[in-house]
Amino acid sequence: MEERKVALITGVTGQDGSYLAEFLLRKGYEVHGIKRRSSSFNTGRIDHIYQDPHTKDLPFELHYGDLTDSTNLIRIIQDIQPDEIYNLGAQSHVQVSFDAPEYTTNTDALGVLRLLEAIRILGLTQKTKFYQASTSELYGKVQEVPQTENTPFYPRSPYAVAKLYAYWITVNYREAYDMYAVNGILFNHESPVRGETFVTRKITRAAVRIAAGLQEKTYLGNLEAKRDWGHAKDYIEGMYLMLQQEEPEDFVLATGETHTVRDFCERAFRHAGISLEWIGEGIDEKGINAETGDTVIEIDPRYFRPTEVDLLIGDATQAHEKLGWNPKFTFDELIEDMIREDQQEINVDNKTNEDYSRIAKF
Ligand code: NDP
Ligand code: GDR
Repeated sequence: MEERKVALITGVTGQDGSYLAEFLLRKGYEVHGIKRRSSSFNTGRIDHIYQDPHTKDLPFELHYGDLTDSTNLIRIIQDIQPDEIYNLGAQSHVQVSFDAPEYTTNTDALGVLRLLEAIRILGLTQKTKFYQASTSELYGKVQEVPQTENTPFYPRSPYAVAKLYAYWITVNYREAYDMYAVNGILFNHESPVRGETFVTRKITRAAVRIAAGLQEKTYLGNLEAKRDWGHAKDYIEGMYLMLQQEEPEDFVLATGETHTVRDFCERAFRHAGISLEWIGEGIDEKGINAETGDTVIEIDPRYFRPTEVDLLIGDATQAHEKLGWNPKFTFDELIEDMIREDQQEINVDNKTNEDYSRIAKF
């Protein structure tokens, strides 16, 4: 019988980590995840696959750890001797990175170095394949559209600058130590388990809550930013494929379509049963419920970023041709999926009915 492959996922409690853990378990992997110590529960996205450690049915295990702690990373990797490491852990919020730049750099840049060094120190360079969660934020200020693996980078936030270091240190370890280490340059991908402070989930949650009479309005920042939004379920499959090739190579994953935040709002509210009209201009602009005349979207300048990324649109031709990767969800199917789950959430669990969008800073 073939031996189970062993995978280690950092960021397993996040959006992508939780989908990837499910996916690899379905593929027959033994999956290990690193979770941070937290004063409140942070395993909501993986509780359905996490088993009581005393009844070991699923080959899924969690280890306490942190990307800022080398000793801990070395020990975990030494214990489990992974065939594949997916480094998805990060302080992943662009706007938060302006408030916490040093922590973001420590986790998102040095954290990657710590993992790569752990692999090297433990003599695993020829055994352990390494996936780095790189990002379309690397492109930042528009140099070229659509963006490919060869488009120059111009990062526009502490987050993106940290990810630039992470990108290059991954390339450097591949070249210096002949490691199988790759960057997936992923454009925005969303899902029903997307963090509530990213713009898509903030909008879908607000749309269903406003439609249900649980919330009056929501506050947003820049409506003109354009993003290439896909579904996380499609993207985690691409991560896996990147580690199954003959030779290590970096790939862009994107849908090739771009939409404004405004367009996302219109479609999300429509799926939730509200037609939007816009009145006013600039920060006085408002999104109005066309039927009732109620203001459901207001602009709040606190959500504007010191430096913004205006336009992202990716060209994933390399991934189509070499990995056979193609996204299955359309833009509207993504929004429908998010709206449907948010509707269920308000029906099922009234505890989630606090108005986060008003109290959360981002
Ligand atoms: P999430 O924010 O949902 O998840 C981030 C994960 O990282 C969480 O599990 C979080 O733990 C963990 N984490 C944060 N800080 C640390 C730390 N210091 N040590 C260990 N773990 C830590 O992000 P996504 O799932 O959306 O993204 C996954 C990765 O892909 C990230 O690296 C992100 O930067 C990158 N990326 C994401 C894209 C997207 O559109 N989603 C696009 C391109 C790249 P906790 O749950 O405790 O907070
Ligand atoms: P992004 O995602 O910065 O692209 O990073 P986010 O959803 O935070 O912002 C997308 C765009 O929407 C604009 N925006 C708002 N954003 C937030 N969060 N809240 C608002 O109220 C709001 N109003 C308008 C933003 O200005 C921005 O232009 C995501 C993260 O997952 C990163 O980790 C990942 O690397 C990139 O996607 C690719």
